[in-house]
Parts: sequence; C-alpha cells; structure tokens
Amino acid sequence: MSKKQNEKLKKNKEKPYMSILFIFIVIAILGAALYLIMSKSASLEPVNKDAIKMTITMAGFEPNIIRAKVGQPVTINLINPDNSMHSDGGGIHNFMLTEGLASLVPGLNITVLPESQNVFTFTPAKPGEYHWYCDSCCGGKENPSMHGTLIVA
Ligand SMILES: [Cu+2]
Repeated sequence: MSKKQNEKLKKNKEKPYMSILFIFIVIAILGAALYLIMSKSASLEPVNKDAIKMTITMAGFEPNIIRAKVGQPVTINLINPDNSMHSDGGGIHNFMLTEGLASLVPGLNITVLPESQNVFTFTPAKPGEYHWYCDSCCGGKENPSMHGTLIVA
C-alpha cells in the first residue's frame, strides 16, 4: 500500500468521528434551545395560583372583564410575556384604574416589566362598572385593545 493510499484510508476512518461530533453538536444546540424555551414559559407561570391570572400583551388584556363583589378583595396576577425588543413601550405594560377612585382606594397604577409579572390586590367598596387600561404602549389609552372592565356587584 502506498503512503498516499494509506493517508486516504486514514482520512476516511476519521470521517465517522467528525459526523458523530457534528450530530452531537446539533443535539447540544437543540437541547439548549429547548431548555431556554421551556425555562422561559415556566417562569411565566403565575406566582400566585389563587389569584386571577391575567395576561397583558400587545393584543390587550386576557381576560378583559372581571367580576367582583363589594368588600371582597380581588387579587390579580398580571403576566407580561412580551420581551423588551418591542419597539413600542419597550415591552412594558401597566394596569391603570383611576376611574371611580373614591370606591377603589388607592387608585391602581401597576407596571409590569417585560417577561415578568406582578401580583396586586384591591378591594372595591362600591358597586358599578370600572374601566382600566394600559398607558404604556401603542398610544396608551387611545389604543382600543388595551382596555378592560371591572364589574362590581
Ligand atoms: Cu400595554
């Protein structure tokens, strides 16, 4: 066997290791990506399981109607899954409820940062319909999707 042939044989023998290494790297990258996706959604599970789970995104509040009773505390776990790459408002949302302040003391202005959440409690003191909105993105109060209604009976 010539030296050249010998080298060629040697090279061919090395190749399977290269493909195994390549597959290993691909699996490692996919695994890391999956881990990042899973850990991100896990961190956005509500921290307070007894609270009303509410999501706020560029699409609005979900749910956007809450029913409550006079004198009974309402706890909301507000979740913002938007990231800070949002060009408008930097992915920050808030929950503003300034209408009917007399029956909702103190007035609510709850900010929730990108990819985070906030739990807050208030006690409505008077029946009626109260309007809340997000004031930090897409035109704030003027944005038709950034609104919600609290119905107190
Ligand atoms: Cu918003």
